Amino acid sequence: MRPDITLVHPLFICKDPVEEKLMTPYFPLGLMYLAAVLRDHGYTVDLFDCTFREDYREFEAYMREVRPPVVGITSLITIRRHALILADIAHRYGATVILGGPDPTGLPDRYLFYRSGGEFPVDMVVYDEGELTLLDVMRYLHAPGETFQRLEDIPGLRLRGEDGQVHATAPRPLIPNLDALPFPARDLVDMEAYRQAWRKAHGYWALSIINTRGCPYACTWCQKAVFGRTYRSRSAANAAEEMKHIKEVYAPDMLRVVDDITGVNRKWVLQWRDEVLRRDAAIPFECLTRVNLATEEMLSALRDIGCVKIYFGAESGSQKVLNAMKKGIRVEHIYQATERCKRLGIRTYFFMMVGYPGEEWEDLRLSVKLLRETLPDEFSTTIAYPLPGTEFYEQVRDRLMFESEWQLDWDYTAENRLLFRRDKYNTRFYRWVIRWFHKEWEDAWLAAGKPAPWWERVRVKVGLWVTRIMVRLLARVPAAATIRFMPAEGR
Ligand code: B12
Ligand code: SF4
Repeated sequence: MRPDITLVHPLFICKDPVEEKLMTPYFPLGLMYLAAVLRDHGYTVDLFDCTFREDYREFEAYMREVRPPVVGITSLITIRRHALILADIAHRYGATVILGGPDPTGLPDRYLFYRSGGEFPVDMVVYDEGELTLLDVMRYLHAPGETFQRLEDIPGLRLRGEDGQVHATAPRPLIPNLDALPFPARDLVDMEAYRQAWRKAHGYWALSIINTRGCPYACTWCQKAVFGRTYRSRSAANAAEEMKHIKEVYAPDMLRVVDDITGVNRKWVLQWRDEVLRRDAAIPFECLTRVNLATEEMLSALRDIGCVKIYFGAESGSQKVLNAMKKGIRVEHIYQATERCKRLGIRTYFFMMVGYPGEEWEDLRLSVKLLRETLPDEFSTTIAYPLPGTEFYEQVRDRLMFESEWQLDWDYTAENRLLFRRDKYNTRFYRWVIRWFHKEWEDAWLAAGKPAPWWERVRVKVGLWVTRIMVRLLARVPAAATIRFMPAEGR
């Protein structure tokens, strides 16, 4: 049957070496929320998920056969290229093409003014939170003039003006009561494919859930295009009810709570714990929080309902760098939070960052000190990347180095490279810094008594000395000499 709308997830794992290696696919909750709301209002929704597909041609075959009148595509900075190619295909088969998500919200012009074969494939961008705006667009497309006379009357849109400018319609207020939303339409997703991919790669499988929207903090590099600097939560009962539903219907081995920050409201966490326990809904889960919020009481509550791992944005061991990032935490908080998690048996994962403006050699050494002394169970390190719309982006705007204007140089996920010119240090240096961090951390674990055979100890020691020498050598190479970037035209 021809659906009223097809929603598209344009992430092809096979086209993204990082995703392929990680193999931790999560279907985007945003599209599932949109589908659930549309279905509640009587629209038929189909889903085209590229996650396990190989090529755009499969979408072309789908469009040829199914011919949905409306196609809604989600997008991130990393998948913009795919989103635009799919938009072009949908447009060629006569669909009204709607884009939404963090990247179209952040940079609507990249979508609205993308041209292919002399045409503009994208008809409109849904800005910010999408549920109610998309519903209004569907109402308009089905019965123009009934609820809205013109697209321009629908709040929350970005349209292509004939003057070559992006035209914004009235702002749409955020949904005040998140409990009013239905649970995400997970039934539309081919869960078996996800289950198999996870199990094959990791021996278990995981699903995602979101309890709150937004974050009140203001880290300079964080893009808050969709929910802004606001914070809304569902009721603890509603969140626990969804957990129970997931446990009964999908029974995943693990849940990932994808809230920006769990525990902005600590009282809420305690209520959530009570509601989950009352329903016997606990599932092992992981979540993200901030070190300054991680009190003993909150961590215990999380552990009581299955929290096995917490991700912390530790970022740096240097207070100077944390302050420059407006991170709003102290280095001592990182020590305290890790220590508490260890006591409670919760694994810790740090997000570290290098290359932030103002960071010097001494600050990198402080990050090494932090990793060696706190010993998180896992960590990853990113070279600071300026996302459009952030304070950090504005700070380095005149020093950006793009090879291709078309996707701000992101060829695939988490491609760790320096995107702006610094007085000192280049991408190669930072890539070695990341290896150095790892070796220091491995060495510190061994020094703390982690059991390992002698050859493993030798491997770590050799690696440690090699990386120490390399970073010292590369720290002396002039910034522009190692990696060549072509600045994009007009920048
Ligand atoms: C969970 C998460 C992940 C998870 C899972 C992603 C997934 N598939 O679910 C993982 C860990 C894999 C991940 C990875 C990455 N992520 Co991430 N992630 C998130 C996070 C925390 C939550 C996403 C979510 O579920 N939101 C909840 C839903 C309800 O909101 P939503 O998706 O925005 O959808 C709403 C609207 O945007 C809109 N909408 C969305 N799509 C569409 C489509 C249409 C047609 C319409 C009308 C509306 C619409 O309506 C929805 C409902 O209101 C967000 C931050 C955030 N708070 O959103 C970052 C975020 C999306 N991630 C981000 C980034 C940068 C990444 C990585 C690049 C990180 C990295 N360095 O590797 C990778 C990229 C992955 C990839 N290959 O593309 C950025 C994106 C920035 C950008 N401009 O693109 C965000 C915004 C974080 C940030 N503040 O910087 N991520
Ligand atoms: S990085 Fe985390 S804590 Fe900082 S503003 Fe973004 S979501 Fe909030």
